[in-house]
This record gives sequence, C-alpha cells and structure tokens, in this order.
Amino acid sequence: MDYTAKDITVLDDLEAVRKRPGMYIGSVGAKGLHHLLWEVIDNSVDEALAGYCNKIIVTLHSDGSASVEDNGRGIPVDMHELGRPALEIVMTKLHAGGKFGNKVYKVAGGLHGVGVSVVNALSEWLEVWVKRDGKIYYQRYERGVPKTDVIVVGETNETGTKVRFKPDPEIFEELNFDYNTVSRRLKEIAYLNAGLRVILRDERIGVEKEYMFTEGIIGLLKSLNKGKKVLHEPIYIQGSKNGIFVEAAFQFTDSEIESVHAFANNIKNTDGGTHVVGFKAGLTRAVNEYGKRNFKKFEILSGAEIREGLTAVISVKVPNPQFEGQTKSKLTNSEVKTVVESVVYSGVLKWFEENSKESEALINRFILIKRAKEAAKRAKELVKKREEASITLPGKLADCSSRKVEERELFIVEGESAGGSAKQARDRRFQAILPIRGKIINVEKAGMVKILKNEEIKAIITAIGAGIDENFELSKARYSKIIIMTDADVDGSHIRTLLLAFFYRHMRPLIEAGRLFIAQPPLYGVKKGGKIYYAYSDAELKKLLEKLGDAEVQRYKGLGEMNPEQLWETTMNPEKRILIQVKIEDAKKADELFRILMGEDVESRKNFILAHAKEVRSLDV
Ligand code: 0RA
Repeated sequence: MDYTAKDITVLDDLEAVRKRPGMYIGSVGAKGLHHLLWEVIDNSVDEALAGYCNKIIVTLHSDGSASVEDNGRGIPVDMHELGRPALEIVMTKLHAGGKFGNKVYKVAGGLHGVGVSVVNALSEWLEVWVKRDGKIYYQRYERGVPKTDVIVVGETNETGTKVRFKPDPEIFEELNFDYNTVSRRLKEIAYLNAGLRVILRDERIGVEKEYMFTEGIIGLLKSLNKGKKVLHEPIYIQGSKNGIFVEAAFQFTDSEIESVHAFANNIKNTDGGTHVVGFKAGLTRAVNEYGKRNFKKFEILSGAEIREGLTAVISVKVPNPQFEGQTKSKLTNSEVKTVVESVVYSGVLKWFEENSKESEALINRFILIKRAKEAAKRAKELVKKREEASITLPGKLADCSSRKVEERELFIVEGESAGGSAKQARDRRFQAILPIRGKIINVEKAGMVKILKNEEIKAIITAIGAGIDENFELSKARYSKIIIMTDADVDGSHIRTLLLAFFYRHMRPLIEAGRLFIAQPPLYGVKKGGKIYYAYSDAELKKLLEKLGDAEVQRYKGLGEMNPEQLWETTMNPEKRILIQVKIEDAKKADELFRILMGEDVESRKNFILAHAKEVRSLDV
C-alpha cells in the first residue's frame, strides 16, 4: 500500500481515538466494551430500518471476539473519491458512515453512532466480509490499520455484511461480553423492529437464541403487562409526518401504576422527552374530545386521571434526533411533540369511536379515578390547613429560646398561679411553660371528640406541633420532653388522668418514645434552723424527721404554695428534680379509668368506683 496525504489523516483519526477512547465510547470498562458491539449492531439495524435487511446474527466467540452479520445490501466496495474502496473509508475514517446514505435515522454522534471506524481503532483486529455483486469481499485491520486490501475471497448470490472484531486488551479493562446484557438489548431491538429476526449465538457457552416479534411493540407491551389484569386489547397507533415515524401501543390495567416506555431510533429514553409529552397530550385531548361528544355533563379529565394504570410503549424514528444527558435518556426535538400528539390524537379518537363498549367502560373508570383523586386532594388540603393553623403558637405558651429539640422541654402546668410561678422559676433557655386552666373540662361528661375541641387541648396540640392521630409525626415534635406538672390534689389527679388518656389515644408514639413525663413535686417542706428540707413521700418524711428531730412540717397541697425558687429547686431543676417517665401501661390504665370516669356507661362506672374506691382515692391524693 502506498501512503498518501489522505492516509495520514486516517492515521491521525486512529491515534486520536486510541489516545482518548473515553471521548468516543464513554469508558474503557464493561460499558465501553459493550458500546463497541452496540455500534456495530446499530449499523445493521439501520440497514433493517431502511428496509433492506430482515436478519441479524450476533455471535460471541470463544476467543473474545464478536461478530455481527446481516443480510442487507452490503457496504459498498467501489472506489471512493479518496482513492480507496468505500468499505475501507467507512472502516477507517471517523464519521464516514453517514455519507453513504443508508443512515436515514442515524443517531447523532456520542453514545451510539460514533461510527464503526471507532470500533476498528479500538480492536486488536477486525475483519469484514461484504457480499454483493455476486462476490464475497474481505479486508482485515489491526488496531484500525488495514492489513490487507479489499480482496475477493469467494462467490455468492447473497448480499450482506459481516463484521468480526476483537476488543483490544491494550485499551479495555473489561474484555468479556455479558450474555444477559447482550440478549436483553437484542430482544429490545427485535421488539422495536417488528418482523426483524435477531439471533444471538454465544459460542462460549453453546447457546443460541432467536428473537422475532411479528407484533413488534405490541409484543413488548404484552410482555410488560404480563401478570397484570388488563382492561382491553392493546391499542396500536402508527403514523408519520415530515419524516418522523411514530408508533404507540398502550393498554389500561387495573393497577394504579402508570408506566410509559419511550424509544427514539431504537434507543431507550428513560427520562422520556418530547415524544412522551406529545403522546400524553394527544391521549388526554382525544379522551376528553370523545367524552364531550358522547357523555352528558362530561367533566374535563386531567392527564393524570386518565393515565392511572396505563402501560404504554412509544417508539419514534427521527431523522436528526437530539438528546439531553450523557446517556441520551431524554429526547429533545420539539418537532417530535407536535407530530406524535397529532398522530396519537386522531388514532385514539378513532379507536374510542370504533370500540364504544370498551370506551364507555374506560371513561367511567376515568371518572371514578377523578372522584377518588379529588377526595384524596381535599383530605390532604384539610390536613395542610390544620397544620398551617397550628403554626401560630398558643398565646399562653411561654416558649423557650433554644432551637435544639433535644434540650427543649414543655411543662404543662395546671392553674394560673402555678403557671405564673413556673414561668418565673424556669430556665427560659430550654424550658417552656404552658399553663392550662384548673378543670380543663368536665371530665365526667365529655367524650374524647369534645375534648379535642377544647381550647386547652388545642393549645397542647399546637404547642407540641406534631399533629395528632394517624397524622402525628414524632419527628415534628417541638420538644424532647413533655412534662405534666399538676397539683397533688383531686383536681390535679383528674387533669393528669385526662392528659394521660389524651396522649395515649392521640399521641401514642410520644409515650412509646419515652418522651412523656410526670413532674414530682415534694409533698412536704421541713423547716429546721432556717433551712428547708423536702420530702417526696411519707416514708421520706419519716426518715427526715428521725434525722432532724423536732422540726416544722408543711404539707404542700398545690404548686402555688411554693415560691418560684422552691419550685425550681424541688421540681424543675434537671440536676435535682424527679421525673416519672410515663410507661405505655400507665397511660393505658389512665385511658380505661378515664373512660369509666367519663361515665357513658353508668353501671360500669358505679361498679368501678365501688371496686376501686381505694385506688381512686390514692390516685386523687
Ligand atoms: C452505505 C450504503 C449502502 C449500504 C450500507 C452503507 C450498509 C452499511 C452497513 C453496515 C452494516 N451493515 C450494513 N449494510 C449496508 C447502500 C449501498 C447500495 O446502494 O447498495
């Protein structure tokens, strides 16, 4: 071979590709390796798309090479203007493929469509056979450089192209083609090109598979819906305009899931794009048009209401596809939307008009879904409103300043005077005080529903800020500790029971998380020699008196009897106080007790009081 100026540019191209393979195929790992194969396969698929080939055989050989054979027209071998055979130019020159006219729907450079010369440059060796004009032509290359001329090696009456290549170990970190990856892609190709026979031979494991789907994307749709309850036969629509070819197959199922699979020029677009937008617009418009024409008082349906349970496959063939994203996951050609929308609109409308029984059932389904979605939306708005309303904190709350929930404490304090003392006594940095009025509500007469309407209870809910019942979200609670601080008398005990029952019924996770406490104020103050000692139980008092001898004993009946300093020292100071953590069983008991005290059932209330007279008294202490 004699080298001319043109050969030098070929060598430049090869060098560029081998120097920066990532620029052309993304990576030199498994992904890049498979890109080589996709590139070669795409060329044959393009020939099939052009309508000249109906069979592609992919072979994974034991020596690490792969071959792709088709029965298309065969790559032209005649002399090209560069003074070399066209075949050689295609195989050695970057982006030369498109110039040869079979790539109407070729994918613009990048992921696929880099040209078979890139595959050649990155292969230890590559061999090509072309069957056309009654002859078999052959050429071999090593690392992209021709090692033979295009020579005739036999005769045939068939046409086609076969490329066999061995990825270069000097380039690739991964050299093994993955059977599953390859078979999955070939199956997809077969689905997307109805009638095309795609054969996979894996000589390494002695397996041969053939994919051929007469139904094309309808077959893909059916396989996607396998195991689902479908509501009708697949709807298939096709059409074209301005060189854009559109195919859509879809079907409604009884599931709630919408799943739309989109392809442009046989490439999967996982993020959809203009073809998907066009499909959705056309479908929505057609369904509403049909509804308006055939139903009295028809309410316009939204796209989402229509698409619940929809499975769809959309495949477009676009002359100059534009994609977004490294993996071509989204089609961006704006002209595609218009074409798909109009094809889908007229196709769907036609189907609905022709299949009135199915159409009526579908429209009724859409209306049902619309109602359900509206109801769900209203419920959501209600919760949101409630939450918004709860953002304004109750006026009586003396909040703390720390923003760290883990150190914030809320004291729910009974009585205005005790509330006042507590506000003076507290450490305002991390202790908040919510005073609640003496008898919040007539415990004996009011049920829980009424109690929830009670102003004091509402203040507690908003102060905690985590909602109630099934909408309660522990993570939203504004305090890490909720501390109930009530007087040690009958009223105090009533209120404590009510509060425990309330938390048990409406904020149970708070208790389960161990975040509800009962403050333990001292029962006695013992004065001796100008000093004051505290006793939290009768036993403690007894011990204290034994130690101190003669002393003045004061029994605290209410929190209000202590001055702020005393309240801080005895009940609120985290260093000295005693807090009783509420256990779920305690709260449950309180709830049972509350229900009986509430007394809807007079008989059981009587029995309970008789049976538990003692306990009730002790609770009331
Ligand atoms: C350019 C022109 C023609 C066919 C092809 C390329 C062609 C390329 C590949 C790649 C793999 N298989 C292929 N099959 C065909 C058409 C030439 C004519 O007019 O006959």
